Amino acid sequence: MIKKLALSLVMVLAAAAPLTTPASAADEPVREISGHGLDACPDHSLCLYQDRDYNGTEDARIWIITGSVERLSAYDANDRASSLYLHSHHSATLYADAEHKGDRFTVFRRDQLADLDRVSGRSPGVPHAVHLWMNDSISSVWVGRDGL
Ligand SMILES: [Ca+2]
Repeated sequence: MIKKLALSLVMVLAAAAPLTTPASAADEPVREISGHGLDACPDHSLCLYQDRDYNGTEDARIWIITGSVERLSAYDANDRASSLYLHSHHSATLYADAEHKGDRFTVFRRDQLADLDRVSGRSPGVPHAVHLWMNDSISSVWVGRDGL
């Protein structure tokens, strides 16, 4: 009886295995590398750099974003970006809060922002464009339906 139970448990676990397989890295909208400069940013992606001027001349963290992200905190990237490069012909909107909330600004095809302080954007409830201080403030990213 116990043997039979153990066998059926094994079968249940085997059947459940595909569901518990972790998503491959290719499915994740964020991956992190170490590097610097615009050349470090792959095509069809939005690169967030840890430091100003695309990390300057020293290697530092770069988050390569290829899809919408509700919480950069899930990738240890919350409130860290200081410069960015949109290596894409599409657009992306970056938010000060998680889940695409709070102050926001949009970047368009191949935009390069060496310093995320004083970017032009929008603030909730304000009917006109405003200057935003987004250095170390980005918490979520929205990418359009077509991706990057
Ligand atoms: Ca930073």
